[in-house]
Amino acid sequence: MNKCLVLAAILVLAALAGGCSRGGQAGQAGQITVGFSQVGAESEWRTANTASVKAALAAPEFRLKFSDAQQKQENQIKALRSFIAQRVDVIAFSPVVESGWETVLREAKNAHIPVVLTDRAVKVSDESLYATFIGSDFVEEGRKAARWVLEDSKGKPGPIRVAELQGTVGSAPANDRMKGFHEVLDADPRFQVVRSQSGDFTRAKGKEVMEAFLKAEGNKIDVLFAHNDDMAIGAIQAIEEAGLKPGQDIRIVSIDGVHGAFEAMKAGKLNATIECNPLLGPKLAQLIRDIKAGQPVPRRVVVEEGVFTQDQVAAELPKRKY
Ligand code: GYE
Repeated sequence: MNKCLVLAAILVLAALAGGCSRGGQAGQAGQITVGFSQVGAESEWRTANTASVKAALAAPEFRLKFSDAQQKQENQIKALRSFIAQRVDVIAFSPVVESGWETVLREAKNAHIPVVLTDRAVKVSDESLYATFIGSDFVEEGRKAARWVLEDSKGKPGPIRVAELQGTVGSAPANDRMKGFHEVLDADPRFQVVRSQSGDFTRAKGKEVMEAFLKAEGNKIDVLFAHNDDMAIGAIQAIEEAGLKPGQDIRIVSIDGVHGAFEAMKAGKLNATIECNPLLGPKLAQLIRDIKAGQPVPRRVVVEEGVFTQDQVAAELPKRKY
């Protein structure tokens, strides 16, 4: 009889120490365990986004399991599966591409782990596979870039030759920015998009692809639209090496509004940047809190953003937070 009691007491203690609740393994009581799968470290935007997420999902309130996918979907799927196996409370991730998530998201749903999409969207037939999506309106960013080009080209005769550096193939920001840009620009017959190719959102690729564009077009490019600032900064180098003046011979607009873009505008080499705010951490933390507390959350949280040109640099640069 005594032996039975001792055994029962040991079992109860073991369960308490091991944490029988979800996400409890080695976590403090009440702490929310979050598995976050990041795209990679491809751009200045991404670096700022990672810092913001890590700062907002900090101990003691949160226990963050952070995983860097190095721009590969297979790595993200592996990370999500590992979060599910560890029974985290909430999964948050920034999907590198839009398609191919149905199976793993269903696995999360079957395990009753809510998923928050941050920054980039997915294409799934069943919207109940994620709880909410927080991020920018990339189509609108593309439209803003085109509106800037139209404004900048007022009174100029056609043909105006445009080159486009696309983001990562199949990613939501590349698909949507392209869509919004063409929706507005293609309505004006003066513009000819002579080259459009991916530079994978990196400086190195942006430079490499711009070099190829310039060679193929015999340097005859009037406008460059880059889906992010990093690719524009890489392209600026290529343009200079080709003996041309970026910002003058080729008018340039890109997206993000990172520090590097403001520096390039200050130097007169970039003409405009469309803001895309990477500081999603605090809003993401609030959504996760609400989900954990069983509160309803909006399906979509959109981030408000502006447009900046060279004449605003002096006033804006000291205020930039990323
Ligand atoms: O614009 C780019 C980054 O998904 C909004 O990804 C993000 C994009 C951002 O690599 O710089």
